[in-house]
Amino acid sequence: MKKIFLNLGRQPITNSFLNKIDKKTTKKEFFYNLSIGFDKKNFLVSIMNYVNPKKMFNSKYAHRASSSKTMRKSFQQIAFKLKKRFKPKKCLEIGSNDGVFIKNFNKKQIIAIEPCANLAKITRLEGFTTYSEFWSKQLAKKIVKLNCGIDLIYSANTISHIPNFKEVFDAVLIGLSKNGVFVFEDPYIGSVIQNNSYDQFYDEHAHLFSLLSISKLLSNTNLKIFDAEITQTHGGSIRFYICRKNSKFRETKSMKLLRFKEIQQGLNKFKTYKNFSNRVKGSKQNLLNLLKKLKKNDKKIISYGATYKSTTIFNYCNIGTDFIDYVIDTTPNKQGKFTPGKHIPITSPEKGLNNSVDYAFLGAWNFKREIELKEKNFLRRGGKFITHVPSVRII
Ligand code: DWN
Repeated sequence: MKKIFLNLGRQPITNSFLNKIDKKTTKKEFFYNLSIGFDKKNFLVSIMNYVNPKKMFNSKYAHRASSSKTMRKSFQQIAFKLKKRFKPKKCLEIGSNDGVFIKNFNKKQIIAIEPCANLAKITRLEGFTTYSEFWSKQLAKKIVKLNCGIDLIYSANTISHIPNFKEVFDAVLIGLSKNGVFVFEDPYIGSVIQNNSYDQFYDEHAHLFSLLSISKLLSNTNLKIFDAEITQTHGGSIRFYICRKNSKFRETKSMKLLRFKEIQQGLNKFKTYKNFSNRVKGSKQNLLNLLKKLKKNDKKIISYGATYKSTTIFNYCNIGTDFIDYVIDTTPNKQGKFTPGKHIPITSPEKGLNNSVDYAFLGAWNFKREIELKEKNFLRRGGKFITHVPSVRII
């Protein structure tokens, strides 16, 4: 039974960047109430009312996983690590986006699953076998018929987007070879609690995982976790290594340690999430107070990175063009559009990060290091970044 611990109010679809702002488009804009609950039975943290996937994952999906050097390098490293550790012959990625992970494999060796047609077209044109469908038992059966068992199934920032775990794990069981491994990674609830990064909650993130919750969810399946690790990507992610219960892999020491740390952090206790919720309310107030103070001193503030995460912040804190003049983003298909819900214009860094800017809110705070290295001139001439993680402050 899920118990609500946080209400982030009326929120739009984070992938719905608007081409123009007029009565017609804003009237059609879809909103829902974003509240988050904790299930004390399986320790799972989930959004309470999941939006129809077809409203979110469509042929205009805006996010490009290869949009940062950090992620391109991260996917190259994990591809190398998985090939070295498991020596898979046949691989498959669930949620291949623009191919940033699969491009590290031989085209004949890997199959891409990507429901967003505009993204599936990219990898298909590059010669990868790409199924533009949602991962399901039916699709797994179709693939196994053509390829026998899959030795490595990988997925990044996708499983947390799928409300129906049973379908995902049953399909993995159909797809995996005898000693095949399923490796998936998603934003880590332990890092969200630690960093107060409440912006990791939005329509696409149906759930945020812990080792404790995924262990509970797998307990009544024929799968088991044999390893788990925390990575720094996306502000803190958890990577699970899963295999068939009768497979050769044994639980690692680091996984046992992580389980102990999660209990220490109280990820199995409702009060941990209630305390987090109180910090989120404080974070909202502190951010608004800071922006009001800067605007009172006639400072120009923009936002850096038209992230899905920052849509949660701007709609929860009611931050629009009264505070943020515009957002800059390197993704061409976001430029010239407006952010969901608060309709802040988006432009390119070349146009937007000019000498008139005093402060830039880090919408893409998860790439802080990459951005600071890239924007040395902005910092040198006195420009400053604002962040809300782990606390609201001018960097
Ligand atoms: O789970 C998801 C994550 C992986 O990606 C998806 N559900 C949706 C999306 O969420 P996000 O938009 O919060 O992800 P990112 O990767 O934090 O988005 C970064 C944005 O910032 C991109 O639009 C690119 C942009 N960017 C930029 O303008 N300049 C990024 C960097 C590093 C830069 O220097």
